[in-house]
Amino acid sequence: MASKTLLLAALALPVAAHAQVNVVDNFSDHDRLDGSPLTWYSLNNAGTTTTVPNSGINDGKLTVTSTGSSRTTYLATYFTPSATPFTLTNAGDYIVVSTDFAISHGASGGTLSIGLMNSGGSRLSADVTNAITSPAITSTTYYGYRATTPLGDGSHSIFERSSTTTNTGNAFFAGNVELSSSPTSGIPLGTGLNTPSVGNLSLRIERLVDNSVSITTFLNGTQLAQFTDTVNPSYTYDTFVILVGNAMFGQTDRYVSFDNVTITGVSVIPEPSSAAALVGVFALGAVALRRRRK
Ligand SMILES: [Ca+2]
Ligand SMILES: [Ca+2]
Repeated sequence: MASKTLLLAALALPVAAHAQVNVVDNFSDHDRLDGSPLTWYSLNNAGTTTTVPNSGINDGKLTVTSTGSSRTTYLATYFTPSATPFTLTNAGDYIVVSTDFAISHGASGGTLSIGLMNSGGSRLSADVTNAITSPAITSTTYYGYRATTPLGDGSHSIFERSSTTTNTGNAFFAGNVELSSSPTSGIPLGTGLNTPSVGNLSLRIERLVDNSVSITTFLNGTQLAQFTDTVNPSYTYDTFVILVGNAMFGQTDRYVSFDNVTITGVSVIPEPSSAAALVGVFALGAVALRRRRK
């Protein structure tokens, strides 16, 4: 009984959780390119415009507007210095991103995706138009995961882009591989097609004890999809990417906007004193166990 009590006491010892990345961008300065607190680059295939309006319904929000149907726009930001990306070093380390969104009118086939990637030091330094044909992102960089959520009552999927996937194409999510198809269905993104939708999307990646990573996405706090990647998992991140997907815009003069972006990277490292205490307690427990077995 004594050893059990000691073991429980050891498990309750404080563990230092150290946030290495902690960024919130609410676009209140109406500027996406000033580096305060983040710079947001736009990649599109023409027909969309990315701004932070200072009036109207999207006042102070990162906003993509469309002049036609079937437009695609990526929004990308780098949240650590290029030389020091955030790495999931130990089991329990995690990174989570979230964004509020508002969609004026979705169209059939429209999707919204959020992803975490490692630029590998190859970063954009300006907006890119016609990203589908420009060599904006090389095939050998930008590894990570994305979660894709369709408008309406579709399936939610997690994709991977890694050194072992094909990586054809030159946009952030081009050539990536689907890890998980419709693990959760029946949870519509917002209220469905052709009606305004608002909510919060988030993506969480955690390193597990067996060195796999767990990727989970949530809508308004409800889990949409989860996948555990055991093969060549990605641990390092410096890039947050949002994709306003094909056919999001059914007609002209529509918008998708984002606000209150949060990026949090946490390393869980036992305090040296706690680690020493744990070793001592487990040693005591082992002694007690051996005695009991005699
Ligand atoms: Ca700003
Ligand atoms: Ca993998």
